[in-house]
Amino acid sequence: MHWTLLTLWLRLVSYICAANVDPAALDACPGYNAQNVKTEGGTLTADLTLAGEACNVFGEDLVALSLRVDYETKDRIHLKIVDANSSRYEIPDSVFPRPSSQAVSPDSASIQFNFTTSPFTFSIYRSSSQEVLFSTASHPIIFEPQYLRVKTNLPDNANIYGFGEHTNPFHLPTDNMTLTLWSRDSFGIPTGTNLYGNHPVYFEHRTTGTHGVFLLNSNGMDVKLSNTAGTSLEYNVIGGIMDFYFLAGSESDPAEVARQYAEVVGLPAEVAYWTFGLHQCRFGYKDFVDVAGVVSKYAAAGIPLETMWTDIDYMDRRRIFTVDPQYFPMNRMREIVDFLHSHDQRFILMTDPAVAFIPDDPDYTPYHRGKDLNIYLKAVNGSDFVALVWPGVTVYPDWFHPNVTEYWTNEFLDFYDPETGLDIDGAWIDMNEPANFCNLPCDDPFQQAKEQNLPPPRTNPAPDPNAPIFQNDSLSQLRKRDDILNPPYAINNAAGALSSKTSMTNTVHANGLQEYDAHNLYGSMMSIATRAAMLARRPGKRTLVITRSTFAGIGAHVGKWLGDNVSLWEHYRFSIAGMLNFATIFQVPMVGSDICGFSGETTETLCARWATLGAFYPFMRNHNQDTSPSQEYYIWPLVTQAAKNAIDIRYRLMDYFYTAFHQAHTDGTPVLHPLWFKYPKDANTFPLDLQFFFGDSILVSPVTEEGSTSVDIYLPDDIFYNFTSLAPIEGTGSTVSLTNVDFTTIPVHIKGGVVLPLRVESAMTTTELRTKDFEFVVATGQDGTASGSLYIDDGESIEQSQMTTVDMSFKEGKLDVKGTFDFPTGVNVARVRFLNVEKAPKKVKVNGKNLGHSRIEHDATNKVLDVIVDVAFDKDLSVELS
Ligand code: MIG
Repeated sequence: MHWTLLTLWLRLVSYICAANVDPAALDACPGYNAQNVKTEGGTLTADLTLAGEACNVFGEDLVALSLRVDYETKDRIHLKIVDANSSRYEIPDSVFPRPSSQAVSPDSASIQFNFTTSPFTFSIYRSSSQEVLFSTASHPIIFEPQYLRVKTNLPDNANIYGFGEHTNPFHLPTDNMTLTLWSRDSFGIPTGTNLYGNHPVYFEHRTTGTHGVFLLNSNGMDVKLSNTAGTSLEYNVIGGIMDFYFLAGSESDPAEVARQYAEVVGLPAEVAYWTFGLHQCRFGYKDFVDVAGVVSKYAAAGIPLETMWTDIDYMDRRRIFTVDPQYFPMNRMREIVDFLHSHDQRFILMTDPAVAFIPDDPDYTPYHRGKDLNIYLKAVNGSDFVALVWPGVTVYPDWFHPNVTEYWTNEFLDFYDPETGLDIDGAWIDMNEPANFCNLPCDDPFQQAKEQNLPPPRTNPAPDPNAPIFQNDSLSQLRKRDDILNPPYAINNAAGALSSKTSMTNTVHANGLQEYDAHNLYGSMMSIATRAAMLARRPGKRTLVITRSTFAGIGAHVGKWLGDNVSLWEHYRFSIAGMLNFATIFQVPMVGSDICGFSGETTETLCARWATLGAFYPFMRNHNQDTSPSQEYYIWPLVTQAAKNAIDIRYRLMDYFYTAFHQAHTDGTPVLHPLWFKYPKDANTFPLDLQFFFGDSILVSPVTEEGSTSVDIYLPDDIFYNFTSLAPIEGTGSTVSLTNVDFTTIPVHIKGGVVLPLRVESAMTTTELRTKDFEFVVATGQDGTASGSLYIDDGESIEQSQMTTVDMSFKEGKLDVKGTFDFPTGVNVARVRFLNVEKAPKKVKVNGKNLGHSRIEHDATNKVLDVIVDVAFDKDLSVELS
């Protein structure tokens, strides 16, 4: 048979297999028997042997496995099942450093491992309540060369969150869901399909507690949730090993499981203060004049623009590390960067991974230097693997090559040299799934480059060169794979075959790993290399790298944007679930969606609403597609006003959010919280994903329907305060209708029980913002007390020598602000605002001294008591009401 026909035939057979395997057939597999079980302290080992006649569903069942279970911490059990006779692919430690084990005794652990020997099944249960959290009972483990199955029973309609990256409700439907993990360039982020990143982790919430399960595996997989014959969760994985971390979480505080997950994947990298400012981007800025014009227009509209971005348009024929000499000449681009920097503003550019394959052009040194260092990913025949991306035929850097960090860092140092190149403040990396435009079988990428017109020609005339601007990751492959291109179990990859629109799965990395195993790591590895390059440019300073493709643990290095959404109300709504997944579960807190929508045409009202919602994304960036009409905030008066209003709130809350981010970096507490994180016993909150907490205490409840100026929001049994009027509103565990929410506003509430640190007013840049005075808003909770914290440092150094760390607490009429004031803020505490105060007090003492009446103001309608203190913010402060 001709080989292509053979491949087609095999593929067809594999699809039929994957689609038609009856779950009953899998459950009829023999499973394994456990023998030679040994326990020593917190470690259990056993031999697993095939318990009957092999079922050979997608290959031959392995006959001998090894099990090892470790109680690593009091809250974490690590369970590993591997081939007893031969080594298989595992994610290299260099890409995913394993957490260290404290080897605790099972007696002291909050979760326990239990098992049966014949057949071998295991469960994880909570020590205190004996509640079963995970159980493979009646679902035999299947371990074949290219198919691994583990299936657990779940409570009926379990509350499951996680498993990305997908466009799905935050609270995952358990009915017939398949969640596929395989990095994919997924234009339009279609619902239910595998997208750019891979996070094989879920949290399960019950009113009795929240726990988490992480499968450390980078191979392609389908995770299936089903309500047939009881609710269940099933992993179907096409390689690697079974490597589970079970996290106890907590019976009362859902954030605890997030912190435990951070102990496994790493704490998120701290970002600079400025990165929380407004970012403006689009694909399709025509030339340097266009880019400069956007900066000017933002200034003219009075909208604070912190960072200007430029997409691939700047490149010469879309080759990385070049500028187009006519459209984006270096001298004029440097002028733009200088202008931005002299105005306390910033600049970010896109860098794609693929390097243009142009051996005949000696001038394109980035290709030749990579070739000399031999860092390109290899095809199965040992030559450099060629793909098709923006510049035409390309090669991919191999992030496992020992020289690749040197290569990438040097290219960054050279092209982004502050003296001679483009002095960027952050990096944007894309197409790192990696994306490939070449259609399979991709026999002739050169021909396809012509057919696809790559690189695309410019369509606008070149600008006058003097045009005025600014006026206005070693393992060798020990095992032969049967079918790396079309494995017998076909995951539900929305792109079709595994290699479709990406690097071939048979390409080989420098350390011998095949892309079949490491595919899902490509974006993460590029992220790590890019961060290293950026840190080399500005040693000691935090940087911002925003990536599209991710793997578990990447938050320790970079941030992430949610990719190519569409200007649809549906995507505006889904952005909240997407963001909560990354910020709350995956430990990638610097996340945002393209505000106003990437592709398609936004509308004035959608963009206005999105500008306000976007002000509560950790990463706030307006971004647009080349073929879509402009959507900078200044285009419409309504959007201008909406953006100003919401950014005003965000900027005043900047130090509050910066403090939350610092906390995340310190212990993994999420920067955003779904409602159930704060009200874990209130089952009404479990499905909610259109409202969320920005930090611990700011409840954001956007209008969610097109054309509407009203929204029904859920308020749990608690006290809330309208952020604007500061009037209290009693939550009763029911829905409240908000009406007349005009298009320039967004409902924001303060959750009672907090002392918020706010800047008294906003500013045009974050640099200027840091010169504004503070005020404290004392928003008491149901018990009449409130507390908060504030962390201030220089905003950009990785190591800080001077830090101001303050705790605020209010009880029995007295606010105490106490801490260390080592970082000189240079500003005052202008006033303190006490909320829910019925009557003005007779006396107010500041630092023990009575305050004159002229400095006290009471608003009986909104029940706000303002106390003008005006003292330097460099020592403890007390304000007492009597
Ligand atoms: O093939 O660089 O998701 O944000 O504007 C598309 C052009 C390539 C995809 C990114 C998008 C970016 C666009 N890129």
